[in-house]
Amino acid sequence: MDKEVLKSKFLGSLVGTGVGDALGARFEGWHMVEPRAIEAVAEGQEVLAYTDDTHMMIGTAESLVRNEGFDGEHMARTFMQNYNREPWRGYGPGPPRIFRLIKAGEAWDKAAERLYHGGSYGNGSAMRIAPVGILYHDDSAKLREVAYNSSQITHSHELGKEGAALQAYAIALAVHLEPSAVLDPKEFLARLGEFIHHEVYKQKLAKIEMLLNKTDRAKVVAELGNGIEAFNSVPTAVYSFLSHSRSFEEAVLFAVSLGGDTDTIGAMTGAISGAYLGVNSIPDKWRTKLENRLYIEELADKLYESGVQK
Ligand code: F2R
Ligand code: MG
Ligand code: MG
Repeated sequence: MDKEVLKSKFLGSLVGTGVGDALGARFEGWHMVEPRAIEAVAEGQEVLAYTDDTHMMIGTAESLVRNEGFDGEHMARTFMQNYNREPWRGYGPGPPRIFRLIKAGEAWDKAAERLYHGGSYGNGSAMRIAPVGILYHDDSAKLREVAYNSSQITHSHELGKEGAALQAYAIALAVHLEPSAVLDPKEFLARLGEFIHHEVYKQKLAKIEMLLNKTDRAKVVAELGNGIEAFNSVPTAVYSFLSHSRSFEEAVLFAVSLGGDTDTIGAMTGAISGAYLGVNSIPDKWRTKLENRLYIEELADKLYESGVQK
């Protein structure tokens, strides 16, 4: 693949996360939203401000860049430092509790096990995973290992880890595809099905295939979900992408329009779509207004450079 195309995909995935997150931020918890309303709200904002999804994606990228790969202790400390600076980003209930446990001396890979029953299966580790998906797009074993280990910091439940790995692998597959080539959704789903281990996700992938030719949003929500759990949001993002694969704008507007965890499903859809179509597919009216865009692009550039050197 042409180097400029590949670089544009790295940028597209990280900026796509931010744009999808910011577009969905105002509607988190809503039942459903008309795409026109999402556009109108974005138009009225001078800056498209992001939430915890992008804030943690930035932390993930910062740590991968700094260590030229995964270092669990460092990534946990980076999340904690970023949270302490900007705790108002709308974090889920789990991560701040985990940060306090680590600060009190708990190990980075043990603290999350103290929460919920067997750890969290929230979508908090999948929403931030784009840097892992792009950096390890060529090595699915390493991608799985880093997705699981980075998830372990805050989301140690197997469904949380598997959700993060599924989202990372969807991004990696999207990076591999030529943006000008027609995408075969069934082939894409088959590849995800070969990669994923857990039955809960396998069943959701089968439902995505069944829904591909339907446009009924209520049916999509009923079958795939739009909630805060990884298994009720990662498959929904994959569906939003696959059902609108030629347009970043349409994919993300559709994802947010489903209601529920709008910022997160928007962020994850934006990350996959941006990784397929590249950064120029993100409409200027949104891209140029994204908060902290230059820094996010700088991190994507650095991940690209470190990936090329591997
Ligand atoms: N926090 C929010 N949104 C709330 C409103 C924010 C508001 N707009 C504001 O500005 O203040 N959004 C963010 O949180 C989600 C990611 O959450 P994360 O990091 O996964 O949190 P957590 O606590 O780990 O899990 C979330 C919930 O899932 C349920 N759950 C998880 N594991 C469970 C288990 N093993 N058993 C039972 N329940 C489990 C719990 O209800 C958790 O609270 C994103 O949407 C992000 O945008
Ligand atoms: Mg959020
Ligand atoms: Mg959310």
